[in-house]
Amino acid sequence: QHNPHFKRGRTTIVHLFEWRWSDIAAECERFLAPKGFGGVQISPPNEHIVLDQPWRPWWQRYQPISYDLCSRSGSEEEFKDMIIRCNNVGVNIYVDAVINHMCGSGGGEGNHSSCGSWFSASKKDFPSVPYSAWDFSVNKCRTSSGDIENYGDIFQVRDCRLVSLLDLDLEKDYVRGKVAEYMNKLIDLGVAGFRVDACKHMWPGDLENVYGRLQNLNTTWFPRDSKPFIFQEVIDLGGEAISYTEYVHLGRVTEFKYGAKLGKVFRKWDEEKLFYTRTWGEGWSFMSDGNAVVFVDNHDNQRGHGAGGSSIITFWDSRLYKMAVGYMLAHPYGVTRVMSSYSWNRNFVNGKDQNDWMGPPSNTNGSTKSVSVNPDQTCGDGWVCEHRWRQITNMVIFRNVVNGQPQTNWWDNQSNQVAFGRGDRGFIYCFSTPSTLNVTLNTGMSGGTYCDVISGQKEGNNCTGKQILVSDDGHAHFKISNLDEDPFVAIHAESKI
Ligand code: AAO
Repeated sequence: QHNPHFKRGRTTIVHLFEWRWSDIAAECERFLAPKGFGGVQISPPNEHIVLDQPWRPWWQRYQPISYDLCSRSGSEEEFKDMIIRCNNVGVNIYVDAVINHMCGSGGGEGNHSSCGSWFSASKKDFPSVPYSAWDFSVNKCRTSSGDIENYGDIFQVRDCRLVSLLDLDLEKDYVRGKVAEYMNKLIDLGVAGFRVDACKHMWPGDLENVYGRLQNLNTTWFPRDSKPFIFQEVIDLGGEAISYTEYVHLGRVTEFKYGAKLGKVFRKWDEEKLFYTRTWGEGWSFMSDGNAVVFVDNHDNQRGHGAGGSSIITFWDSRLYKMAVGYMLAHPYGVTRVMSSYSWNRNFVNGKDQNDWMGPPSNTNGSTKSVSVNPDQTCGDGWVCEHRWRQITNMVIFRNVVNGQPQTNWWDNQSNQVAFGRGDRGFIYCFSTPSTLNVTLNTGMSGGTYCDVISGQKEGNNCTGKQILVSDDGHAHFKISNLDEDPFVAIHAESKI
């Protein structure tokens, strides 16, 4: 189902990667709701393996041990409390659902799991679900290793193990039932939908069956007969045997071309120029608007996992990142997702980060640190909180203000400067050329003085940033210097002073 069920005209999801439930609950109340965020993608809430080698990697959460709700992010009680508190302020929760597999085949045997459940990877025994050996698709896989060896073979990709993760047989009624039971429990608790992990590795028909078993959303917070929002992780940069088109009828799909291409544009690689984005969206052979979830980076490709490669822009390149995220949020295409990361000790050897496994900021006992908030509203203790960067937060608000308006008044200089409006509700001007520029443009907005929400924002009747004077015929003069903190400007109907 393609509708995110955002409340109160909100439009954007933030991925609070590896945050604790208690921190997310507080963030919904103190920041996300007042700033107009539509929802939060959370890390997988179910029981996962706990690994020593490497020490507590972030990716242990993509190795389920059971569907019990205790994880590195907190207990079931904390999880329930988060859902209630976020829903009460109109912020939806989307669960990262890992249903393709259980832990890695080399995961061992014992109680090294987040709720302490016993399991055996070698015997494929997970009594807390329970799953046992015949619930896995071992006999279907035709590769000698049992792992996916060739992405060109659609049978391998669906029936063999993704990086040795024990592959569930979703053709079985019992397995479908257990997965649906887990998802329905979450729906009962009040979640609004799911980011479904590794969909390329599941047959569309199996997913259709599982989704068909899902209940409607909890009517305490959602209208009657609302189906859960589904967005499916399918990596399709083109050129593989499996295409995103096999999944779009089931729900939205992650559009990985978006961040890969936008990265090239803002980095000016492959002779890309910003003005080529005049046809951004379907014109760049992305999936249709109504099917796409878009993002500049995600938790995988910000650290070299997954796909997109080196063109992906992340918080490490903060100036470029704010421009790329700003552009995404201004542009009408897709349901937008903003990344919120933690920082780690990167260590590149021959182009590969040796520390790409590092988990979230943690205490000496291994528990995840709480997110601390500095007086200037940024975060501390290693939490990056891109979603709290003024430029990004204010563009999330921009997207809400212009929601439903078409893209209008496009302008470019045939190179790396562009500007466009969203009807009479908002206007953005950005450039990535090493020069200063002065232009007068038609904004399509009503006359008056507006506060630029990138260099500052409207506070009461004051503007802490640049002021933009729009004449009665809608024209305004823009001047940005490459020495400015950010080479873009954005105004919207609610930033008028
Ligand atoms: C860990 C260890 C493994 C170990 C395993 C089991 O790292 O060495 O074998 O445990 O013990 C995450 C981590 C994994 C981790 C796993 C489990 O990323 O490192 O394994 O948790 O702890 C594929 C999938 C896609 C997946 C992505 C990472 O299709 O679904 O790999 N993403 C999700 C999650 C992710 C998670 C899992 C799935 C598993 O977001 O966090 O893994 O639950 C091609 C294919 C893609 C494929 C990539 C990477 O992409 O198209 O489908 O993604 O390769 O293998 C160009 C191409 C592009 C290509 C790309 C990379 O860009 O155009 O198509 O190159 O080659």
